[in-house]
Amino acid sequence: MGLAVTSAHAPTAANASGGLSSQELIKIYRLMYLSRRIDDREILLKRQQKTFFQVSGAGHEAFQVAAALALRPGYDWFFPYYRDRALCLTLGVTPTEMFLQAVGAGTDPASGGRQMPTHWSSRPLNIVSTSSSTATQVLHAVGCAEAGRYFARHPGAAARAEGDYREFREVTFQGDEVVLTCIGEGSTSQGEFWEALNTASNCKLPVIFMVEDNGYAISVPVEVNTPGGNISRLVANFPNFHFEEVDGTDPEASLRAFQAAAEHCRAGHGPAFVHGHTVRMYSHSQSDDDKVYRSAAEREADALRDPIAKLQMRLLREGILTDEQINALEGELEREAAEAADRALAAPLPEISSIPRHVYSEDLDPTRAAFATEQVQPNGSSQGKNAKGGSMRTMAELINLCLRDEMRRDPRIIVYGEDVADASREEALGEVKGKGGVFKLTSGLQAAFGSERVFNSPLAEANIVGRAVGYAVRGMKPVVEIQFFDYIWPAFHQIRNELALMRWRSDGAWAAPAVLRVPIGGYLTGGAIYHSQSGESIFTHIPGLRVVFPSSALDANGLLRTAIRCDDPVLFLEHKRLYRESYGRAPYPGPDFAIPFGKAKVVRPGQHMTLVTYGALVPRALQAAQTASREKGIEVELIDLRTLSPYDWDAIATSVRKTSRVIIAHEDTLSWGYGGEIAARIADELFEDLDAPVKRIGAMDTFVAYQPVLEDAILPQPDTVLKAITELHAY
Ligand SMILES: Cc1ncc(C[n+]2csc(CCOP(=O)(O)OP(=O)(O)O)c2C)c(N)n1
Ligand SMILES: [Mg+2]
Repeated sequence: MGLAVTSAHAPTAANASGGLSSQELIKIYRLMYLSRRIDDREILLKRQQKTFFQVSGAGHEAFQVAAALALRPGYDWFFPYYRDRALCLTLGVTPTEMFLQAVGAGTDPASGGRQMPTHWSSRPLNIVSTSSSTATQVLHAVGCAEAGRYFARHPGAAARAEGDYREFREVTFQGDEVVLTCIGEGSTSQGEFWEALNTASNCKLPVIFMVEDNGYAISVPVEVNTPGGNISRLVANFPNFHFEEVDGTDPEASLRAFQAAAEHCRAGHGPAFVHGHTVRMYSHSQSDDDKVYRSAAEREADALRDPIAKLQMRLLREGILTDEQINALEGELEREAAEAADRALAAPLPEISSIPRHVYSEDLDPTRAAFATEQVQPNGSSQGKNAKGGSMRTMAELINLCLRDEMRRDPRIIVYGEDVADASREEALGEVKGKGGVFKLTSGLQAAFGSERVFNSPLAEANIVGRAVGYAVRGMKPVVEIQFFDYIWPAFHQIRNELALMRWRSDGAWAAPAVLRVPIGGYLTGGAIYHSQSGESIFTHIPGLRVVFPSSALDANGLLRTAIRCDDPVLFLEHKRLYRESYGRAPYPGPDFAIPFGKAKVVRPGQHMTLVTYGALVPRALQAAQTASREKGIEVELIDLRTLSPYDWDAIATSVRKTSRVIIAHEDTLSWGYGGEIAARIADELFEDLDAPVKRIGAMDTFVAYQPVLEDAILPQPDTVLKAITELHAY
């Protein structure tokens, strides 16, 4: 009957009178109706217990189809949320693919059976994997837009390179691409939404913020989330934006809004904000019943705004389709949805053996020998010149030098964070020394590499990490700084639920191998509660994240290089107290010096007991071990783990088999600390080799107090370690 417009994307244009042609209206109706039928079929499957979760896009179809028709899949970029079925259908996700995710099939292309339905991901369409977390995606969209702009300005940076992550991070960019990100009105309460508007506005980024306002966040009505009840009014003063507020149940008005928004973005004028008033036809999800919190009158009023019923009436009223044609079309789409569901139900389930796949990169193993360029280096605290005449450098200097070397080698590296630039106002650069970080670790980088590669972020940690996710999925290498570990917590959500999970949840389609450099730890004399925190075990507990914690200048240099070159996200912990310590200084080892992850260092050999530690406890434990040897004849084998995830179990086991006694020491609080895991594994796997109980040393189970007398008592000292050594020896 000549109505066979497929669900595949095709550009849509207004006709001469400014309205949509009949064919275009039919195309839109098809997409909206098919989306609704897929939702309804999924609801049926959920009731039959053939699927396990359902959240529908019913009532949002017109707004979503319009957004997708205004943009270009595989050219523009998309960061949707869980309600965006009609959007993704229009972009080209097939009904079968949707049902494959709903049943959790092994062949689910979005996640391999790992994510709930409607958690979109498609590499060919540039739909980046989304989580269930409300509002995290808007910051990814910002980073993605920044990356697109960067590659357009520096096309050479997109070149593939062998031997590091670039071998596996394919780059595409267009120059005038637009990034669409979608969010419900309730989720605009999240700080990350405002953090994203901040950077998009400031940097004039081509991001369309699409707010799908159905008036409810589960049971919470809009006025509770949005003061005054209208998000458009609140954001109206952000500079550089193009604003649209439309009836999101009207596909034509919505399409015009998105086309104007896209034009503004493509022309480089800045971001756009498209706010659509939609309706939620069903409850929030199949786990919710809106009758318990919405009046019947309100629900009935919403039902009258059903965009599908409205468009159907228009098609009839304007004589575009007859009753019979509509019935035939709807029957055809109903069958399409049913057949897609049947195909998915017949698909194979995921293999149990697939579970660990893509927790980390399958391509580039940072423990591999290629990263072992480490040579034997003088160890200890000597200052001055080394044998070859190179001057001894601090950890701070060797980290800075590593950043310089790597930035010179790899144009995809960018550095940003709070205060990391030399001076944001470039005109001052000629006359001032520059800030370069509160600890000066990034000193001179902006001057050397320019403000496009080294810049200050807003004072917002989720902004820093969320943007890094967006940059990294595009193939850039953000090496960002969180100013103090004590303030990493606003970014924790992004680290755990996004950065570390991107690869696993998308079954390897996407990854976010960014590096987070984070000054950590105490022993500062006056650092107090909020400038002395440890807490590494909270991060080693996150699958998908590498955690590194060097104790010497040379290790910091070699491990940072591996962190930057590897293809996994890395939390790189730098102990503030060790930055300028005389312990562990070393000469500059050259631009290719690297240390593989998961290789501990035996700092001091010994036969009486093993002492496993890392970070600032290394020099303290060494001091205790030297005293024990000198005064009591106890020879302690001191092992510096250097990387905490992965960690060098073989080094621990080899040593414990030799000494039969072991202490695990760390600066972090004792209870539920990193040492607990190592102790448990030793007890489990090396029980037969032990002659004494496994001992642990850690801080008191409090925070670090300001008064130095208290700080000294709270944190483990060389004396604490010496006492434990003596007791264990006597056991
Ligand atoms: C960070 C976070 N907090 C809470 C939730 C639970 N949750 C899921 S959806 C939702 C409501 C979202 O409402 P809105 O943003 O208006 O989107 P809608 O579902 O109405 O389209 C909540 C509270 C979540 N997924 N993520
Ligand atoms: Mg809502």
